[in-house]
Amino acid sequence: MKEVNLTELEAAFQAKIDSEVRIEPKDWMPERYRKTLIRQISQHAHSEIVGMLPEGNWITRAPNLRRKQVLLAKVQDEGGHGQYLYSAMETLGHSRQQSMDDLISGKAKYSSIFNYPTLTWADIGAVGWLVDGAAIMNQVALCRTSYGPYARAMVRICKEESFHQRQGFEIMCVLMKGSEEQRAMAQDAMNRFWWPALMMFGPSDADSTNSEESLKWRIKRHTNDELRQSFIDATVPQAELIGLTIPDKDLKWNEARGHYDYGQIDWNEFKQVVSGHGPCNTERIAARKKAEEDGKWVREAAMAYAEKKKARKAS
Ligand code: BYC
Repeated sequence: MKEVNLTELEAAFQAKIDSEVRIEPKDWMPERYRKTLIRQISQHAHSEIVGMLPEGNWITRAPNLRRKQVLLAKVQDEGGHGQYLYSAMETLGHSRQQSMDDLISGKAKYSSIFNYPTLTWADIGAVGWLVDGAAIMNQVALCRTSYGPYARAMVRICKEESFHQRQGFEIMCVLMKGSEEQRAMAQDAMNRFWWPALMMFGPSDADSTNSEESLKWRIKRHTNDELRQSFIDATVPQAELIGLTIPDKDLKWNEARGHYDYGQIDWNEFKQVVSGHGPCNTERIAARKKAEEDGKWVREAAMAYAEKKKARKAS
C-alpha cells in the first residue's frame, strides 16, 4: 500500500476546507487545527457560563415578574450554550474537567466583556442589546465554520441569541420612553458598555495572532475588524432611533467608505482585562471555583450511578 505522507494529508485537508466540506471528529486534521479549535471553543464555552454571572446578579432584583421570567430564561439559555460548546470541544479529545480546571486556574481565557460589573437594571438592557448583539455578529459567521460539531452547535445558539438581543433592546426602548432618571440610567449603561462591547471582537487585525491561520482553515470567516465594523454599522442607527448617544466623539458616517468611522479603542484597557486585571476578574473566577466545588458531590454521585448501571448490565 502507498504510504501517505504528512504534506499530502495536509493538502487533502486544505482541499476539503476550500471546497466547503465540513471536517468531522473522526476525519484527519492537522494538530494545529485541533488545538486552535479546542482553544476557541473552550474559550467560547467559558464565556457562556461566566456570562451567566453578571446577569444572574439581577434575577432577584428584576423590576417585575415578567422581567424576572425573561431574565431567568436568558441566563438558563447561556448555561445550555455552554453545554453544547463543551460537548463540541469534547469531540476533539479534550476533557471537560481539564477545560474547567484551566478556567479556574486562570490558564484559559473567556470573553473580556464579562469582567465588567452590571451596576443598574439598564445594564441588563445594555448587555442583552450590545453584548448579545456583538456575540451574534460574530456567531452567525460561526454557523459556517469548518468544524461540523461547532457549526451545528452555533445554529441553535444563534437562534437563542437573537431573542436575547431583542429583549435587551426592548429594555432600553422602555427606559428611553420613561422618566428623566430612567433615560439617564440607560445612557449611563450605554456609556460604560459601548467600548467594552467593541473589544469583544478581539485585537485589531494587525495585532491578531490567530486570524491568519483561522481564516485559512475557515474556522473564522471574517477578521476581527470586519466584524467590529459590521456591529458598529448595525448598532448606531438603533441607538439613534431611541435617542441614545454613542460615547465616541469621532463617530461619523463616511459616505465614501459606506461605513461609520470610529474613535480609537483603548487597547491598554483590553490587555489589562484579558490578563486578569479587569474590574471583576477575581470575583468571576471565585464564583466559578465555588460552583465547581459545590457541584463535586453531584458529579461523583452521577459517576457512581453510571458505574453501577454499567456493572449491572455486564453481569
Ligand atoms: N476577550 O488572535 P486573536 C458570549 C484573545 S459572547 C478575551 O484575534 P482569535 C455571550 C484571543 O483568545 C463572547 N480574550 O484571537 C454573550 C487570543 O489569545 P490566545 C464569546 C480575547 O481567537 C452574551 C488573543 O486575544 N464568543 O459568549 O482568532 C451572553 C489574540 O486574539 C478576546 C466567542 O468566544 C476577548 N474579547 O479571535 C453570554 C466567539 N479577543 O487564545 C455569553 C468565538 C481576543 O491566543 N471566538 N482574545 O491566548 C472567536 O470568534 C474568536 O476567538 C475571537 C478572537 C474573535 C473572540
